[in-house]
Amino acid sequence: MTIHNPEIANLFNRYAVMLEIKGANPFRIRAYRNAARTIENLPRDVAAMLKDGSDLTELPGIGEDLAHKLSDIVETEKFAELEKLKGQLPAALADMTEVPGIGPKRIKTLFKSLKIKSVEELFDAARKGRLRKLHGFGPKTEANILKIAGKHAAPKRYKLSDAQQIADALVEYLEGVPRVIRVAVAGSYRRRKETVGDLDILVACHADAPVIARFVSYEDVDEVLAKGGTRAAVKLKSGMQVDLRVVPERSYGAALVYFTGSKAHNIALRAKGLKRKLKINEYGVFRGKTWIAGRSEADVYARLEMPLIPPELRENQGEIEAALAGKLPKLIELSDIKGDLHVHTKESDGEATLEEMVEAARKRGYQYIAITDHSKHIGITHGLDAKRLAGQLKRIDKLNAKLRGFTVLKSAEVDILPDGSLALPNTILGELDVVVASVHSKFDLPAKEQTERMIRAMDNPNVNIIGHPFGRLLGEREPCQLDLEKLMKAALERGCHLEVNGQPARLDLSDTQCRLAKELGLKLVISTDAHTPETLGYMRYGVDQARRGWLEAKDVLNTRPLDEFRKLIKRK
Ligand code: DGT
Ligand code: CA
Ligand code: CA
Ligand code: ZN
Repeated sequence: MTIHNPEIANLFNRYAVMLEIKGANPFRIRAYRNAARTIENLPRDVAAMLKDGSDLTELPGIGEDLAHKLSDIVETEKFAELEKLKGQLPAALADMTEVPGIGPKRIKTLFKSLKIKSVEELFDAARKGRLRKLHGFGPKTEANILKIAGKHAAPKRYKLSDAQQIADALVEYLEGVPRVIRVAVAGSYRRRKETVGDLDILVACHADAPVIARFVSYEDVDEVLAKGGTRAAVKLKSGMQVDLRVVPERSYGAALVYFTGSKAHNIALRAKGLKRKLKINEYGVFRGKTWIAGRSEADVYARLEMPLIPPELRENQGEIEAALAGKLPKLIELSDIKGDLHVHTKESDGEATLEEMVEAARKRGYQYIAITDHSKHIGITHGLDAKRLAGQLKRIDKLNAKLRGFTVLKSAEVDILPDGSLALPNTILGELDVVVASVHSKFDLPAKEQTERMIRAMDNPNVNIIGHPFGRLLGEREPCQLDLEKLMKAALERGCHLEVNGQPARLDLSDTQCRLAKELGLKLVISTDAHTPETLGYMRYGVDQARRGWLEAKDVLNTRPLDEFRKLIKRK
């Protein structure tokens, strides 16, 4: 083991914080900060430099004394001075610098007046309202810290696309274990929720299959949390937790129902079972003590006189009643999609050319694609003005003349300005087949204004689709405030439509918002907002959310062949 530069820099930085809290000489403090920065930016490890006899004093900010200390640190992997200080001050004090807005001065105040010596204690004091009275803090700082504390308390959830990658690799690995019959990922992942807390994997296998042993020795496992005869739990290096259950073949279907959830769906199912004097658990369906079903999910539902309910609907939001009444929707499928209506190219902030994006869309079996480069607007690099867009339209005409059985639709993602007007003139918008209008600024308007802003955009007769209506970015940006029902009704009146954006961080509209559209009779489009050929594949995540929103192919405009689509997208 050798100590690397980032760790050494970290030791110096921590030491500087501790010195500052102690009230040491500012020159000394600055010397350590400078040295830390020098080390962080070195192209080679200090350890390697010492080994080949380099003179460290030639580095900026490193004198005899620090050079000496560096060679001690490399030798002992400890910084003796810092260790000494830890005897006088709590070591966790320096961790508080990682909280935004908290620097050494404030740490000193927190420690001296409230005896706060760790991040946890800091959050706790904020929750109890003890910070606002502190000199140099105030209610605003306290509120900021509370906000950060809130994020820390919430357990991490993963975007479905991240979970997908982890799950795909793990499933392939487990399917390679001898005598394994079937592997499934259940839980929220299988219900295709937009975020996943942990993965729940189910394996059916012959009795002697070494599943548990292989699972815990998977190369990405960081920590084995639990290990037994038929179950195990691990934490992967990514931080993701994975629960594994091994079941005999005859329980596979029952276990799949159980571990797919949701919990609310399971509870409601069990209640329906009890009415028929049936007991349902992860091992099967039982009449008294007799096992009567459980091999497949369909068998389990059949015992309750229901067809199999698609996992995406299993949230106890009316799906059980619908199943009993024979009124389950025939959910939209990825293969229903005939074209993508939100695609960027190099002309604005995409990474591929028009031709490359078209080729990729053709390979997916689509009939059409709308090229929706950004309009010119602050905050958007390389947005198109009317002149450049006109140039693109000519290129599209030429390309279309060469294409057989595929059409490039002329389009743009035009910015909705704060007052609801659009960032491109009507002269050019009138030339387009489809206009997607989106908000990319002023996400924080009050609901009434934000809703009116988007409705005003739809007052422009050239607009067809509102792109990513809420502007949310999972884990990064909250959705904007909108009166969605009002917006949807306004769209209906004008013959406009809303988008389900398939970017894994957007999924905007969300599942429940899709369902509201269906109830109101508003047709949606599902698009990827792709900036590369590969990310045209995000269509599946858009379709997943649409399925969770009970949508059928007929509820989505881009399931229609081109001619029909053209008719339907036309404004009233
Ligand atoms: P997540 O991981 O937070 O995204 O959500 P889930 O739904 O994957 O929840 P998880 O991992 O805690 O449990 C997986 C499934 O196991 C859950 O969807 C239903 C089932 N399950 C877990 N705990 C219970 C329970 O106490 N009762 C019942 N009936 N089912 C449970
Ligand atoms: Ca889970
Ligand atoms: Ca779990
Ligand atoms: Zn956009």
